[in-house]
Amino acid sequence: MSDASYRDAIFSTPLDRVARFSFDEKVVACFPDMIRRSVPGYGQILGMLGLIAARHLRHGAHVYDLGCSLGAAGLALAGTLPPSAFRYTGVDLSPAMVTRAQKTLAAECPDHAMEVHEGDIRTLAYDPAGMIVLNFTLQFLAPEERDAVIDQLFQALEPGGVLVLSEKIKAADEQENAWLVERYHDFKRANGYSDMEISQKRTALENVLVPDTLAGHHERLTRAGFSRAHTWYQFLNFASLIAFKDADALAPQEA
Ligand code: GEK
Repeated sequence: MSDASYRDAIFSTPLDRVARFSFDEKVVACFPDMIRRSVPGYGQILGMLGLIAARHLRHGAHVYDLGCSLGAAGLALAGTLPPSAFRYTGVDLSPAMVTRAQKTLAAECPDHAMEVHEGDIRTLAYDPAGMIVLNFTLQFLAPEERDAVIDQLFQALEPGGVLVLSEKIKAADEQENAWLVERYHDFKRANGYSDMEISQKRTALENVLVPDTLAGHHERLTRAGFSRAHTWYQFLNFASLIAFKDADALAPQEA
């Protein structure tokens, strides 16, 4: 049995002071289980990435997966597209994630061009790309840092390129938000998390994961220059957007 199948029990015992959440060795070991049981729609979103790429990616283009964790988006793309269709670069801040992603991708898709690097998406020198995947990563940056990253991604995208942005969101209306959060906790309970695990994880993520509203995301994408963005997926307080860079926008090197 591979260690990818470890069950997430990080918050299953009472901790006197719950530490801030971090992507360390402990989280990496149970990450596939944790994200599947904690993010509504995670598998469906991954499943759609290949179909979105098949429609929107220029053949042979470069794809970034930012905050790639264990490279799940890369695996999803390689599962749908042939090796000649794209070149993949995964980037993650966590060395433990990067090491595991490199091993997994080398073993699972040896014929595809897949690279994973340790890096900070706030300071990366971006190469041009036809598609950029930000799957539940922007939410971990401080709110005031998010505009600059989305601006950079717009610049890095080739004309005709797409950004897929998946995020935990909050509803602007307080009552609606409370309802979504309560049902989200029901979802986690139904997936085997105890009340204590739910409440301790919530404390650990306070000030680490600060969600924006859907309107906030759309406004940021418009400010960065994207001509169009659609919310193509929502399940409770989790959503995925696709943003399009006009085919006649200036190429990255001319911008
Ligand atoms: C998936 N996309 O499985 N630069 C690079 N990586 C970062 C940064 C940063 N500044 N901040 C956080 N990360 C994945 C899931 S998980 C989402 C993404 C979750 C990384 C962090 O190390 C972690 O691996 C990832 O972003 C967020 O489709 O755990 O809810």
